[in-house]
Amino acid sequence: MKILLVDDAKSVVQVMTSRLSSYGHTVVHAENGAVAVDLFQQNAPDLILMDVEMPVMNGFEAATQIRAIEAYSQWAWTPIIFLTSSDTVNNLIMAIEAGGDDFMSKFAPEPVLQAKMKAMSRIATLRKSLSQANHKLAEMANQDGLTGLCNRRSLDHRVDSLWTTACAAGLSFGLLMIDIDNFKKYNDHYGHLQGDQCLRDVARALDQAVNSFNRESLGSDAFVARYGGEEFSIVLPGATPNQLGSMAETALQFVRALAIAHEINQQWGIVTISIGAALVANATGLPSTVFRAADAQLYQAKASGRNRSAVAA
Ligand code: GH3
Ligand code: MG
Ligand code: MG
Ligand code: MG
Repeated sequence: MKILLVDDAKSVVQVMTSRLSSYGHTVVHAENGAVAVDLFQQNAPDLILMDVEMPVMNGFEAATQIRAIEAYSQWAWTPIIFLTSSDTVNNLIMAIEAGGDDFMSKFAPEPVLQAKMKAMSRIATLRKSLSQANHKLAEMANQDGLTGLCNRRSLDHRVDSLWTTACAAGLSFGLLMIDIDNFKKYNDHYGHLQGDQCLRDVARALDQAVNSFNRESLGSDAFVARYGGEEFSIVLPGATPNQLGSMAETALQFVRALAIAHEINQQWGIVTISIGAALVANATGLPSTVFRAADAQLYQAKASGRNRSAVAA
C-alpha cells in the first residue's frame, strides 16, 4: 500500500516508517495536517495514518478537509486510522465524527500494527477493484452496446448540459440528424447480422468524420451518438452555418467511402445516408426546438431523393 503517515513527532515517524516499510508498504510523510491535505491530493494514498495533536492543523481538522475533497469524486473514501497516545472514549467519538475509520495507539505492539495493515491491505485491494468496476459500469451505461458510440441516454444528458451552457453564454448550437437510406431493405436482403455490421461500420465512419472535423475546426467539441435504430445524431456546440454544412458533407462522404454493397439502394448500389441539419444562432428555450428543426430537414432530404443533406436556412 501507499501509506500517508502524518505525525509531528520525529521518533514516532522513524519507528513507524521502518516498520511499515519492512512489511512492504511505501510511506509518504507529512509533519502536520495542512501538509497532509496537500500530500493526500498529490499522492492518492491507499491509507492514512493520522496523528491527532499537531501544530498548524490537527488530525481531526485534516480528516474533515480530506473527506470534503473526496465528496467531489464518486466512490472516493481513503481509510483513515487515527494514531493517539490515549485511548479515551471521547477521542474515539471525535475520530469517527471527523471521518476516521479506526483508532490505534502509537505504542501498539508491532503484531497489532502488522495485523491492522494486513486488514487494511485487503480493503485497499477490494476498493480498487470496486472502483474499477464502477467506472466500467458508468462507461457501459453511456455507451451503445452495438456500435460503441454514445447511447441515447448519454446524448440526452450531454445535450442538456451543453445546451444550458450555450443558453447562458449566448452561443450557437448545431445538430445533424442522420438516417441510413433503405436500411429495412438492407436487412431483408442481407440479413440482420450483416445489418448489425453495417451499423457498426457506419458508426465508425461517422466517428472518424467528426474527429476529422474537430481536428480541422480547432477547439471544436462535436460528437456523434446513436440516436436509436439506424439513426445517429451529430452535436455541434458553437458551430457556424459553414461548419454545419461542411460537417454534413464530410459525414456523407465518409459513409459513401465505405462502399458497403447495398444492391437495392436505389441507383447507388452502396449504403448511403440522408442528413437533416439545423442550427440556432443563440440558444434559448429548449433543445427540442433544434431536434425538431433537424428532423424536418431530414424529412426533406429523404423526400427529395436520399443520399444527401438538407440544411435549415
Ligand atoms: P428510409 O430510407 O426511409 O430511412 O428507409 P429505411 O428502410 O431505412 O427506414 P425504416 O424506418 O423503414 O427501417 C429502419 C430499419 O432499421 C428497420 C429496422 O429493422 C432496422 N434496424 C433498427 N435497429 C437495428 C439494429 O440494431 N440492427 C439491425 N440489423 N437493424 C436495425
Ligand atoms: Mg503530535
Ligand atoms: Mg429511420
Ligand atoms: Mg432509414
